[in-house]
Amino acid sequence: MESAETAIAEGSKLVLKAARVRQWAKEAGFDLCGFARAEPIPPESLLDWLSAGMAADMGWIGARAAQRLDVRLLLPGAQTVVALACNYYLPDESAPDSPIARYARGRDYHATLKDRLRKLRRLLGQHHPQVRTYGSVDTAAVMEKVWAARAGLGYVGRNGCFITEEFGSYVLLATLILDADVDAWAGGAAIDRCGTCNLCVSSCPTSAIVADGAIDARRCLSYQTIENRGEAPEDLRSATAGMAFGCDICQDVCPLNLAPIPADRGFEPRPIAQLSVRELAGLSLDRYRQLTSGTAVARAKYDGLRRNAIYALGAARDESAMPLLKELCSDPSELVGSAAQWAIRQLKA
Ligand code: B12
Ligand code: SF4
Ligand code: SF4
Repeated sequence: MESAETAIAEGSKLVLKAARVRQWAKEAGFDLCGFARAEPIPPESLLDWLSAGMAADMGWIGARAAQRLDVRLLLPGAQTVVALACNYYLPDESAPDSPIARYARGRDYHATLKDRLRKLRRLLGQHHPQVRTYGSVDTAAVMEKVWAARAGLGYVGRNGCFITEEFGSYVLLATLILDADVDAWAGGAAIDRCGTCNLCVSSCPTSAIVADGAIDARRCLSYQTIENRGEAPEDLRSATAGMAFGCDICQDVCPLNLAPIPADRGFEPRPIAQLSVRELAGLSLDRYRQLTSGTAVARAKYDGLRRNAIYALGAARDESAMPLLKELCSDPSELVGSAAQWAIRQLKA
């Protein structure tokens, strides 16, 4: 039921009250919510990155560059982008020494944020059924960090991650595009607090941060352990000790992440996050399926996750892993077998 408490009518135009939409977003489970006008994004940052080859083999990014740069191609008549963020940080004790990156330790965040988006849409639809929306969580052709910046939730840090005042960079992003206006817009990105700090750049083990906020995916261990389906370049494998899925180094060293706030239970680690690198390398297919179902880790697939864990054993020169590595040399997966041979060479070196 449309109500004057939630919108103002300007002639035939509907203008939603930003405060009410923010309240619905909180009710739906989002920690942060901001508003930006749905104007085209200046193309340089995306197109320069693509033409420099920094997307590696993620051809799907360039394939929908036009939509990424103009949300009106996703939702005709789009007026507003509601930028949303969920804190996902949980203390280290919840998954001690986990080789899985923080964002992927619990239930798949795509599902969690999509559930929350669905609830927000329902609340909005109850009051304003005529408003059309388009929701995104990660996989849609939407530049989520740019919208979060435009909507005033924070800024893109030197480490390429979106940093908020409240939760640092341990936030996951979503957007809801609307074909209606709101009555209050953010003035743009928050003030850049990186200053002269360079810790992320100097701590990145593979020099993947090539300019302020720009990540060369080809060198980024997050790309190598999640997106790359083949073998990783040898010089990068050696940097993966203790890492089996994703990389958090440039966030864990960041001084703006020093006072994290624990997230809600939707992000609690699942049993997959309790396994060591060695246990992950030796997983059976059945156990893999059981442990990764419904988590973001499933994106690496069975052989990819084992490949990563084997590289990590080689990188750590873990002598006690030799019997397992010898066994894995004859694995039916060529990717796994060749990773095991490489790891054995590291142990013998
Ligand atoms: C491709 C991708 C990757 C790639 C490339 C990383 C990258 N930084 O681009 C890889 C596989 C390496 C990756 C890794 C990770 N990712 Co990722 N990834 C994406 C994805 C799908 C697209 C990002 C993209 O468009 N990149 C292209 C570049 C050119 O654009 P950009 O990243 O926005 O950066 C430029 C602009 O922001 C511009 N800019 C900066 N400020 C402003 C302000 C304005 C107003 C404008 C116009 C422009 C602008 O400058 C930047 C540099 O040119 C997004 C989801 C999405 N749909 O947006 C998730 C996303 C960025 N990833 C996410 C996560 C969690 C990660 C990891 C932390 C996972 C992990 N632990 O391993 C790492 C972090 C690595 C890092 N240091 O960035 C989160 C980030 C949350 C956050 N707080 O930042 C996102 C938003 C997914 C989500 N829905 O939450 N990722
Ligand atoms: S995620 Fe890891 S490899 Fe990628 S830029 Fe950050 S520290 Fe470097
Ligand atoms: S480590 Fe320093 S330079 Fe890097 S993102 Fe954090 S504050 Fe910015």
